[in-house]
Formats: sequence, C-alpha cells, structure tokens
Amino acid sequence: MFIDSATIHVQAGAGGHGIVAFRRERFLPKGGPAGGDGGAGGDVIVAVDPQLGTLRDLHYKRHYKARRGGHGSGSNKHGANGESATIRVPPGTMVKDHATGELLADLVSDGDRVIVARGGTGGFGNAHFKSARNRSPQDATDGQPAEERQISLQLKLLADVGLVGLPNAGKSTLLAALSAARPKIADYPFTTLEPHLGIVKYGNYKSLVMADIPGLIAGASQGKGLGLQFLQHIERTRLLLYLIDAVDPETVAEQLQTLQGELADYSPFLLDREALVVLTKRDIWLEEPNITALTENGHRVVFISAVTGEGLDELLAIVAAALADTEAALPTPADGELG
Ligand SMILES: Nc1nc2c(ncn2[C@@H]2O[C@H](COP(=O)(O)OP(=O)(O)OP(=O)(O)O)[C@@H](O)[C@H]2O)c(=O)[nH]1
Ligand SMILES: [Mg+2]
Repeated sequence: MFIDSATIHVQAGAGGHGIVAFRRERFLPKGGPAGGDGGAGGDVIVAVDPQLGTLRDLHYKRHYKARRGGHGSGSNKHGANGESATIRVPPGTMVKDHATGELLADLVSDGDRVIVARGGTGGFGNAHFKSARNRSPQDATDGQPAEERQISLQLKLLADVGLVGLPNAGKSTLLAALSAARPKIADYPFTTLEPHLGIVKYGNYKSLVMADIPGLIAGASQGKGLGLQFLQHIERTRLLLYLIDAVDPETVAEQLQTLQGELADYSPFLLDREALVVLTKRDIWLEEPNITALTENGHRVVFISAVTGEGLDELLAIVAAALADTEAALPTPADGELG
C-alpha cells in the first residue's frame, strides 16, 4: 500500500529530577552535599531513511515516545540520559506541526533529521547548590517536562521527470521500457493505482529518476477518477512529460488541453514547469498526427513507441539536455515499486 501522509503523536522524555543527599563517611557524621543531577529526557527525532519509499509504517504506529531521564542519586551520581526515539521516513517528507501547520522541516537527503519533540533537561541535585555561604544546601530541582505534540507528515516524491497522461496513454509502459521498474501495464484505465519511481540510465553512467503516477481524466480536479491526489508527487519534479496516445490523431490537442487544465486546477505553477509532449504508440499509428496545435505554446514534441523502442533514444537525449539546464538531481529511494 502506498501511503503518503500521516499524522502522529510524539512525546519526548521528561528530565530526571535532581536529589538531595549527603556524603556519608565513616568518621564524618555529616558530609557535604552529594545529590546528583537528573539526566536529560530523550528527544523524538524524524530522520531520512533512503531505503524507504512510503509513510506506511507511520500508518500503523501513531504514537512515539522517547525515554525519560533517570533521577540523580547519592554520591553525586548523575541520572542516565533518556534514550531518544527516531522515526524513519523516506526522502521527500515534509514535517509540519499539526495544530499550527508550521513547516518544521523538509527532509530531502540521507542524513537530514529534525527534532520534533525536545526532551526536558535534568534537574539539579543539591551538590550543584553548594557555595561558600551554604555548605549544606537542602535544595534540588525537578527535571523539565517534555515536549509533546501532533505532527503531520507528507511525502512528496523527489524525481527528475514526472509522467502525466490520461489513463492508458502508455506511462507505465514507458517507465518499464526505460528502467528496471516493473509497474503493472494493461489495456484498461487506472491500471496504475499508486506512484512508481524508476531509475533511468543514460549516457556514460548517468541516471535520472522518473515518476509514473496514476492517469488523470477531465474532472480530476473535482475528484473524478483517482482525482488529483497524486499530483503532489510531480510537484517536485524538474521536467514533466505529457504522454499522449496518438492512435487517434484527432484527439491529441484535446488530450493536452485536458491534462494542462487539470494541472492548472491543482497548481498553476505546474504549467510553468519545463515540459515535453510525447506522442505514444507510434507502432500502431495509421497516420501522423498534426502537431501544430501542440507546439503552439512552445513545447517540443517527440514521437515514440515504448513497445518497439522507436524514438526512445531521442527522447532520452532531449530529456537529458533539458535536465542539464536545471539543477542537480535530487536523491531518491531505490528503483522500482515504492511500497
Ligand atoms: N502498441 C503499443 N501499445 C502500447 C504502447 N505503449 C503502451 N501500450 C499499451 O497501452 C496500454 C496502456 O498502457 P499503460 O502503460 O498501462 O498505460 P498507463 O498510461 O500507465 O495507464 P494508467 O496506469 O491506467 O494510467 C497497454 O495495453 C499497453 O500495452 C506502445 O508504444 N505501442
Ligand atoms: Mg500506468
């Protein structure tokens, strides 16, 4: 199951208390203060695990708690620090405070982490308060309470290239032809029910990440078909490929309009994204489509057949050149199915 959002409860550990104690030695009835400090409570941390592709685990476990700090003890013993709790998430996870909506972190690469609930500091034992004026302090302080809150997490896949198209346009077939990913392919609409990533190798040891998402239909923005829920996964791609089945050449301009209309309803920014138009299934065309209507707004148009491989080298060369003009590739989870 592909799960790309979750709301969880996080609770850090409280600080341990400091204590009041005095040294006891054999011939000294009353030794100096020896109450140790409390240990710090553990934090709750959210960290990237590049092996993960979904937030599924968080769907099953919704409460995360770090350990509290140990209390101080006699002979100046410091309480142990409480163990932190780490929540692992895939690259591309945005972390927000659930109540305020404040963005706490956008965790992109391996090593990225954020403390979402801070453990309390430990209290001071009476040894801490010893001074020239007060050689036998009777005071100790309690540890600080721990932070606790609800956080919401949302995964927005990180990929270089996003495939958009109507159902059956050939998106998954293209991903399968170019990468080791094996998404399900079939001649009925909505074969793909969840996003897939594939690593596409090209040139000399270069690679890019391509995201295949479920098909869009007219009215998706009103919730038709699978709706727009998967468009968040192409928000962070650098290049969009509009895949258009050109077996019926009369429909190509309208298909592009439908796709762009739905994208615009989701976020007008998506229309400013660098994009190519890819006409698919060339091996079964009866005639070449007229592409003037497609190139009007400046898009390049490429003809391919993912079945015979025709046009794929040219497509990759154009994609590579377009990406070279934008920033470096973002890190990604493993090839293939995400969940
Ligand atoms: N002849 C031919 N058939 C193709 C080509 N590309 C895809 N198909 C066929 O078109 C149908 C749909 O292909 P998919 O790759 O599943 O389409 P999709 O865009 O992923 O569809 P959804 O996941 O439903 O949105 C399948 O029967 C494919 O075999 C092609 O280049 N040539
Ligand atoms: Mg598909």
